[in-house]
Amino acid sequence: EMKNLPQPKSYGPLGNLPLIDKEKPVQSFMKQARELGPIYQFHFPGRASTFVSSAELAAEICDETRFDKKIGPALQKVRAFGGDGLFTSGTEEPNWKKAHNILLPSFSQQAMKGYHDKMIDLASQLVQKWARLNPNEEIDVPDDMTRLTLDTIGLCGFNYRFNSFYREDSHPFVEKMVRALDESMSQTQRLGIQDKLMVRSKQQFKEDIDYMFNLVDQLIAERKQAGDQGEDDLLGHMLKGKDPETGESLDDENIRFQIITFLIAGHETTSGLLSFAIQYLLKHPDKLQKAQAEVDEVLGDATPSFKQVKQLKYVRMILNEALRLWPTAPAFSVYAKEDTTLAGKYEVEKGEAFTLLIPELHRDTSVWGLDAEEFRPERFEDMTKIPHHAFKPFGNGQRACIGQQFALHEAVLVLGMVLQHFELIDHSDYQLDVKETLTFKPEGLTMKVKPRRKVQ
Ligand code: MNH
Repeated sequence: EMKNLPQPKSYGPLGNLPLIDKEKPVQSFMKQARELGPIYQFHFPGRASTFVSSAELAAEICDETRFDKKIGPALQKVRAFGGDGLFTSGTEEPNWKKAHNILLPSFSQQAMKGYHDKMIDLASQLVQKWARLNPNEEIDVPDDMTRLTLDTIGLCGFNYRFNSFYREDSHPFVEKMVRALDESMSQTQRLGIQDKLMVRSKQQFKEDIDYMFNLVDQLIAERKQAGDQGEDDLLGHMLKGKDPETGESLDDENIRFQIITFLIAGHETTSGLLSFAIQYLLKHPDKLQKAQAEVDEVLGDATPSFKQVKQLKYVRMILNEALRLWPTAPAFSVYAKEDTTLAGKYEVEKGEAFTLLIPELHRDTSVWGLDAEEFRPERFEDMTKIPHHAFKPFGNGQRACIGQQFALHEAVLVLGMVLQHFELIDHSDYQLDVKETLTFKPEGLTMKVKPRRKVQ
């Protein structure tokens, strides 16, 4: 473990643990970074983590010749249901490369054209719901965005309709998934002895995972039964696809892990992104107006086509700026493949791990300027001016988010349609409170809307 790094105040055998707000661990680490600088060490009972936060150090650990993705303690816990799916497998595990090769074409720009109409289907359900509200009714923004994004990945991925907009409460899958994620995060923070005492939580964890496995195994079985006229969706690609390198296809257990991974990774993060973007627009009427003007010019009254979504440049800039300030997947970890040196001054031994605090990187004033804390989408006018390793909301290199194009196409389309149809009203003077699960969300964000045009 590295020596002579800054460290926060220590509390005997608990190490630095008492400094963490259990509800907001990442925000606690961000706070420490502001006090301790761009690299520091944090001691849990029995282990330590090294956090990095500057553009200079991010560029170092993003060098894939020297560093690779680390499956740290938190991701280890998520493996109970993500298994060796893309997100929770090590790069050296055979199923990572195999699934990566088989699934890449399903996330290409070309593939997005195939998902577009399904995305429109669900965005229209959201617009219909909001258009039918009475003027005084409040919208729970993260809640409706989660309905939308879960249904979108369900339909585009597996031709399955969660039908979240036809339910009072969210689909049972959501509750179980959120509780399982929550439990895996809590397990990482408990002391060994504490954790052993949590019998009830562990039983619940098992039940929740069984529920998820059952739902997904049923999806796979039904598709296989339906025969070869399978849909041209992610599941179809996984069942039919062969790794061009080895000629092998994915086995059923791995397909189950991939589906669960896509359901989790594919909706929590995108719904958080849409919620933060709306939060910022509520607080920045001038940017909201500018976005509405773009949407009116590009879309008018029309349902967005694939090409029009690409033309919503300012809407996309707003989403990038929301991802800069509150990247909804806020951290990732890497380990050193060999002994090396960081920034010419920190000796690093093979195996040493680093966690990048993305929100802090995104606030590094040396690249983002003194107004780094401000919401200003105009910084993304020209993407070529953004230094290469200063903006990492989707992770790095070959282990970066495979769903990036999917998330952005969906988010631009949805935010575009929301702005096309509604005035957004900050009825409660909302004050940002960032909730953490595995991801970030603006807790308790509500708004009211007023229709801007007739909904067909
Ligand atoms: Mn996504 C990896 C952020 C949407 C599926 N995603 C990552 C990583 C980040 C990330 C960061 C890298 C994590 C790490 O290095 O440990 N993802 C996002 C954000 C959004 C998002 C901010 C939305 C906004 N992700 C999506 C969507 C899908 C998806 C949508 C699927 C439909 N993400 C993945 C998968 C991986 C991943 C799968 C793992 C890829 C790999 O390692 O091969």
